[in-house]
Amino acid sequence: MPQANRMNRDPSDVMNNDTTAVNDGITLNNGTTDDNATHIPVPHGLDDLEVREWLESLDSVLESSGSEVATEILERLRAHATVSGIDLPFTANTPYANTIPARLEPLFPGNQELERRIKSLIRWNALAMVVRANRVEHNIGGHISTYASAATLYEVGFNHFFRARTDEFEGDTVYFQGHAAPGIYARAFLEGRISAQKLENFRRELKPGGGLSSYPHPWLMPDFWEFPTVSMGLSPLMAIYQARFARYLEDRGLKPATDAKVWAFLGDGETDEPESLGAITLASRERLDNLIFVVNCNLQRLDGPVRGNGQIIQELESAFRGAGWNVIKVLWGSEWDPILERDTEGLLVKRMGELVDGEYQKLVVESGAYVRQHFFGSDPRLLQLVEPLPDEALRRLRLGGHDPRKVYAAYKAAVEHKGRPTVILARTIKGYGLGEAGEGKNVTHQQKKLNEEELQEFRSRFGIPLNDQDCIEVPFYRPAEDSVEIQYLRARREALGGYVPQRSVRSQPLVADHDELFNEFYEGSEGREVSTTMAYVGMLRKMLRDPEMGKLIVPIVPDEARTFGMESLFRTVGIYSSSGQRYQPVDVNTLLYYKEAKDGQILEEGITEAGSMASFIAAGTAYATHGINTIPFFIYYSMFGFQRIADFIWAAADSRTRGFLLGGTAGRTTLSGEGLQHQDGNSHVLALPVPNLRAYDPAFAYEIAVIIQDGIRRMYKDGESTFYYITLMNEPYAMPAMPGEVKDGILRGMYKFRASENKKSKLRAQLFGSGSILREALQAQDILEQKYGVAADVWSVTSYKALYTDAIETERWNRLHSGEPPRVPYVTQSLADAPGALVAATDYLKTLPSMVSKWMPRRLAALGTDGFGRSEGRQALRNFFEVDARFIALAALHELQQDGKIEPGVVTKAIKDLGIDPEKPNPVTS
Ligand SMILES: Cc1ncc(C[n+]2csc(CCOP(=O)(O)OP(=O)(O)O)c2C)c(N)n1
Ligand SMILES: [Mg+2]
Repeated sequence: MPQANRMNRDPSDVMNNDTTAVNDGITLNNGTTDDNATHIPVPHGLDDLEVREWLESLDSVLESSGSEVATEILERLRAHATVSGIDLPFTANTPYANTIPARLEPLFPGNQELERRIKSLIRWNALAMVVRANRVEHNIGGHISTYASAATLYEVGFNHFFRARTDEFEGDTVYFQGHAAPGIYARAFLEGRISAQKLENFRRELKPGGGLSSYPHPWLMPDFWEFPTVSMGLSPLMAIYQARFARYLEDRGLKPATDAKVWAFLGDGETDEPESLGAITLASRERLDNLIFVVNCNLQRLDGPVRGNGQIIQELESAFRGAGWNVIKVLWGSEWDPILERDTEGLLVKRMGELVDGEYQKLVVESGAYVRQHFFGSDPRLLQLVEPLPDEALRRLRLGGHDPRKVYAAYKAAVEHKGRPTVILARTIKGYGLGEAGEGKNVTHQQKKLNEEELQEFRSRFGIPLNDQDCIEVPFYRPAEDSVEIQYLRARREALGGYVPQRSVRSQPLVADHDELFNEFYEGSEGREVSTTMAYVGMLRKMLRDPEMGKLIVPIVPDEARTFGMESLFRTVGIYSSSGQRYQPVDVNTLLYYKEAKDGQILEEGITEAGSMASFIAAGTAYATHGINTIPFFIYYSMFGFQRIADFIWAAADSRTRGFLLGGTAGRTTLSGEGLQHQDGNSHVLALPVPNLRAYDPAFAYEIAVIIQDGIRRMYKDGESTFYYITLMNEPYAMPAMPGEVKDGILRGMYKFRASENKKSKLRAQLFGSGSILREALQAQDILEQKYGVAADVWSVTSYKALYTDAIETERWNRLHSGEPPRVPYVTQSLADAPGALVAATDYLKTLPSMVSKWMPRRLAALGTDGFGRSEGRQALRNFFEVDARFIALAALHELQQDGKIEPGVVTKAIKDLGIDPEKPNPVTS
């Protein structure tokens, strides 16, 4: 121990300086760089000897009593310092060093040399794939440098950790960094799973025989990729909820508990996306030790350094540690170990913490002499440490993320860690091995072409058995089937259960038709006023009780269950909580108390539509991931769906997610009072681009029943890769009984709901309504008939998207089969005998009905809610947006006038009689 009198003499000096060293003196807790921190003057009176004594005494405690005792002493010292009035700066950082010291590294279990050769071949083929593709098709793109930096991170995983999905074991789940796809393909090529032809057609998927998608896309390669990852930031968040969903399935008894892991590989630049770190506290709160993040810290993103003036690794460490994660830094390769061992004073670690990332990047591209002068040259004692090493050796001091032994140690520690998720921060070089062609350079992300010399250099660097001439052709190279490399690679995968990634549907389809569940809703509410939301909740309640599918239902809600009248489900099926309910709920004495339970069924996600969507994706793809047909019903405030998390919905579509999205409180004028932010007139338009999404805007309970029943059949019996968006409203009204055989029309997008009884009138109109606006059309029908003698039929348009999809498909078929009798779009067929004016009113943008008007027999007047919402009641809103019964009637009269069927004076009078202000503000622009 240091002498007591020294400590008494000036403890604050010692502690301050010591803490600064541990903090590495550069990254503050908020991740910013303090310029002064790098130059903290040595406090007066502190000499090196004193520091050395403290360090030595810690070493001796470590040696004699182990790290737990050493930690305890440091904790007490810190507490003592605090009560002694020393203001210790907060930091969640550890020094800029490997978390696992060399002496605690496990033995590397593989054949390192063989693994290196395999990895080199994969590097070559990944590069060849991109270079060849761009030779054939200029600017087809692709990325070399991301995989070049991540190769070791993946290969250690493939050879030692990633377990495949088998009949006996569910397997690990891996999210691959999107831009590293060439490396994953190149490995599959060596494994014999992807042909050279396919490799040749990387990024040219439309070539005969098919190609390979640019990035991971299950939609395009459904037997290979499981998860889309290339929209940055989505995969870390999806991985967290994936890991949590695995626990949910276990806690509910839907699958056995296993030690399967979820691995997510991400870029350091990617962590700037708010979604990347947005849910990390959920992972620690839920103690997801089945989750491992690997951040490829090559310190670069697309344009340049991630944190040129700071340290991204320290910043991430502090964020993850602060959030309660187990953080493992893999910064330095084995070559550094003997140097670090010689550094008894901690000068080297201190120096390592001093450089900003921009400086580190420069060291990568510079010579050994430069490294000596600019890195070690800051202190003669550091220079002394590396004196025996020639310049070339200094250049070859590898980073941790390129050293399989270090990476293996980190992965092993991660899979064995209990109680917390782990993040591995691995330092690498972007474009590793590309040399002059881009290693560590700012342009490396975009590098797709190498000249002859660069190719030869890369070939030599990684020992690819190709001569100078062959090499410049950049051929794919696969050693013979019986070569040691292929044998080894196959054996490793066999030991880990098979190949990864691999996607297959492994669930059993549902068997029953479930008519009995839905029949009740065909009857109507017998005059009782209910909203479509209430009707839906009633359906959900019944489905939850169904013997076959009840347990498979996953209700998901982001803190809106009460809004949607779902609170009765709290009690009946419980809210999922991995720790059960450790408190007595405040409302325990009420019937509908807030019941949390370990086997609770509802995923009450709190206020995170993104997180809820990630749960939706996990549950909706469990048929492939886990072989379990879970059926997610995710209900949310409709404005916060497509508008807010459309990219997750796109990822769900790509992932072949099945399930039901329910946009609650939908419709710009149907949601009263909430105003501009909440009133949704957009979502049905934003749902249009998602190809495999069926979007419905139903008005009545029986329509919802028909749609959900059909959805369950399609997705869970017939295995269709489709999913649903259904808008629900909170406007109460009597639900009518289903008027005859209209199921087919409901599903295809429209059906006649109420025909006019007036068969004699020459003035005719067809009114199209959807959702609660359908009731306005029904009122308009009465106005037209009673006041103006116009006989109008009313149609419920349940899905403009379905009408549109059918029409463009039919039109296309006709164009391609011009010699054959033309087919007729469903909307045209439906309106074959529908005379008179055509008027559509929707609670969404006018473009929705307008987009199908060209397949209607005549001109269409479209009313909709373009513009910003207002805080008001429904009636005033429908007047403001001009979608109420009066405006529908007016539109019909105006159409008839245009057709010369009625006099203009009738319309002018109607405007007055209906109380419409012709000079009212335009809702679109006001
Ligand atoms: C949401 C989103 N924004 C932008 C991009 C375009 N993009 C692709 S790669 C890249 C840089 C990636 O940097 P990093 O995450 O550090 O990965 P690295 O390639 O360095 O491993 C960018 C900006 C994207 N794919 N997704
Ligand atoms: Mg990067």
